[in-house]
Amino acid sequence: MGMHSVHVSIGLVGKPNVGKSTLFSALCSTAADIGDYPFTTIKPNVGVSYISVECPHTIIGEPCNPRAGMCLNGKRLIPVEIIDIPGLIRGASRGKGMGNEFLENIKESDAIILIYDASGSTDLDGNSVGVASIDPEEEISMVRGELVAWAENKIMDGWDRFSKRADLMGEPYDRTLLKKVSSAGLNLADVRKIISAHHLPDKFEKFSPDVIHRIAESFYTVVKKMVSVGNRADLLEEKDRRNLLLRMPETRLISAEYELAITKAISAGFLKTRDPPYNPVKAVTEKQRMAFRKIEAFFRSSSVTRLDSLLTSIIKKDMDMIVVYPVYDENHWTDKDGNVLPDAYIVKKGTTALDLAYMVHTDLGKGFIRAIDGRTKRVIGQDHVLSDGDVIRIVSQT
Ligand SMILES: Nc1nc2c(ncn2[C@@H]2O[C@H](COP(=O)(O)OP(=O)(O)O)[C@@H](O)[C@H]2O)c(=O)[nH]1
Ligand SMILES: [Mg+2]
Repeated sequence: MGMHSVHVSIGLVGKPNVGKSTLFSALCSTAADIGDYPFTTIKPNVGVSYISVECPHTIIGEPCNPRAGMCLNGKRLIPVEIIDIPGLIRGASRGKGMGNEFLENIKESDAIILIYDASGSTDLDGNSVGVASIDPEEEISMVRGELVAWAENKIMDGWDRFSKRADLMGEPYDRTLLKKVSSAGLNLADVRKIISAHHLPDKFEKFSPDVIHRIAESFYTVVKKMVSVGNRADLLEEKDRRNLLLRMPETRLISAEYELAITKAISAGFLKTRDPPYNPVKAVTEKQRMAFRKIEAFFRSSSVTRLDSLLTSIIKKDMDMIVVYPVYDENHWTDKDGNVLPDAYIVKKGTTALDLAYMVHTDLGKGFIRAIDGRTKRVIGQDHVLSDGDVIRIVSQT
């Protein structure tokens, strides 16, 4: 029954004043830059951004008709939900500030961008201090600590009663554990990942606080990928950015403020594209010219990541996801109404033809007969693992 959600949601977390809302605006206004698309917010703190991939429509030479997102010059822009999760402060997991309320947003996120101040110029409560006053690694561990503590509290809440009863009932281990963690937004597949990542005791009564702590930590490793992104990198010298990347090779450095400045310059008609060079097409003051030059130098630096590639690489590399295109007609790559490549699904690597059928529609999954690879026209079975960019026809009884 019903459509499965194919949305990928990414939550932005970090201490106050680190630039979450600025990043949220910059991410969710990309579509406004490139065409006549409105800034899309679903709720005040939930918006839409896009990842950009090569669209297979260029292979068949017919323009595509995306049902969601858009396609520009052969680049398919696929929507991704962005959640601005406000107000994480020290002690948040113990109910300080907005308390647990905001952390509930994390349930909705498939991955988390832990945004920290790369310049070290705001303390852990968000007050301005001199550049390099705060160690980014300390900041990251504070934020991560709050998130883990929140998950830990969720599991610990009523654990004694739960564990006694669970051991008596003797129901399947994974489903029993799911009952305890579903309030934190986890599903059965997530629970199975946690179980296989740890050597958990055979009885729930034997779970020590340390075991529960390790389960809580794995919320942010095996369940929801958490990646660190350093904002305010514009306040650092190039050599300091390079040093930071040497210390934390996995991190990315950005400037939400500069990204938003480019967005504004485009809407005001000063610039045509997000990519440098930034040669204003309208008269500017000397001050503005200097600002464009500074932003251009920053974005040309190889230590800096732009927002379009940031999201795409988080989804493809960190979250290990691929894009597949279900179609009704494997020759013309259309749906029943003749729309070319109407849907682009972002799915986990390892997704099979049958999994995809269920994602499109439960009936398609239940009635699955076979699938056809739209590129090779070969018949593929239900267990066939899909590849990035696959165009797939599902043949079903219904
Ligand atoms: N220099 C610099 N300032 C930034 C950047 N991003 C945000 N800011 C500033 O930091 C302050 C807090 O930003 P905001 O997005 O409201 O932070 P939030 O509390 O995490 O949502 C604002 O004054 C922003 O203009 C950045 O990339 N570079
Ligand atoms: Mg904010």
